Amino acid sequence: MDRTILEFLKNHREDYVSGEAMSRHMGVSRTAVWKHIKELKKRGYQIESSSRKGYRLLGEPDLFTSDELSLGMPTRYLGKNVICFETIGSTNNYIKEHADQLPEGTLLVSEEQKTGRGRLGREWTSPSGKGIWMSLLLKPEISPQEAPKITQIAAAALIETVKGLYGLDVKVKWPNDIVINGKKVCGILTEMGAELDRVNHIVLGIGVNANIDAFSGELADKATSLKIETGHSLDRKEFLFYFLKELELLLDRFFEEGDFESSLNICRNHSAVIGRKVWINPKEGFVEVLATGINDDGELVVQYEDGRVKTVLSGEVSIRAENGYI
Ligand code: BT5
Repeated sequence: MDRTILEFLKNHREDYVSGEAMSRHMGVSRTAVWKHIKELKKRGYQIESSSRKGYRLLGEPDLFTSDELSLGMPTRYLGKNVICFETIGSTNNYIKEHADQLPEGTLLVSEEQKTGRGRLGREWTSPSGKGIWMSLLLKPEISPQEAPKITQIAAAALIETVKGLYGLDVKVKWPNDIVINGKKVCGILTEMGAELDRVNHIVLGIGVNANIDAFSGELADKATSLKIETGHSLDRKEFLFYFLKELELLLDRFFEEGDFESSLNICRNHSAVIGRKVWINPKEGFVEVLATGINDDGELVVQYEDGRVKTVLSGEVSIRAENGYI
């Protein structure tokens, strides 16, 4: 019922809606409508009530709830099944554990993660209410070798979102760091369940530092947030919707038309590493190389000092540039 009232108010944002109209639309008494309005207000919705004109929705809480997210979801399948938690260990772990029972496109968002994960067992800091900590479940018909492409596609969608909404100069530090002014603002963790020649599912985990005010400790000089970069708080829901729409578009191109190039070109055009000296750490320890490009499979191409050229797979390396983090 709260959801129906919310939907009604959202659809009539410009105007007051009378208690009478709502009670007729919903087939309940005006007192019942009033009670639900009170409940919504308690949950943080700003609703103006005027005894003459009725009710008007003025503002919504900055909370991820399944009502809020499912009502405005602008996509065809991504996020159509949405799960929201206030707190969780890791959103990727939850989706992995339930992958068989959940439909393709399921989105899990948590206000906070207690044990958010990066790659190679690293930690991902996920304070409550300040970020977008999410995982998406994909069940594509691709081979396991192609799974790293999903990271590049997600990176491209994140770039388009940050540029499209805030006009910021955003780059991707191959393969999975989205950076602004040399600091990391989003991270991507793609994990899969697969057999030798077939992917069963892919869990696409994404962390976006949205409204974090400041970072301390080891993150102080290598992390940033969209709030820090734009100078104002942002609407997390707006970000999420824009991103999911971009991502769905790029995934459709890849899965349906075999077009990976569109995403790749976005990553190439916004690369923080192409043309720069970077350190990679294959088995022999850190070596300095020149990043010369990203090939059509999404692998980084590097050139050693002696002229040898090699492609690098995402699992093998971490990259450090000449001046610190990037
Ligand atoms: C990543 O790993 O960048 C992948 C991060 C993915 C996080 C999402 S949140 C939702 C989903 N559920 C999860 O459990 N994870 C995913 P990596 O490239 O390994 O970078 C990790 C490193 O980034 C850490 O070692 C820190 O140095 C740094 N870091 C940790 N938290 C950060 C933050 N909030 N912002 C920027 N940098 C951070």
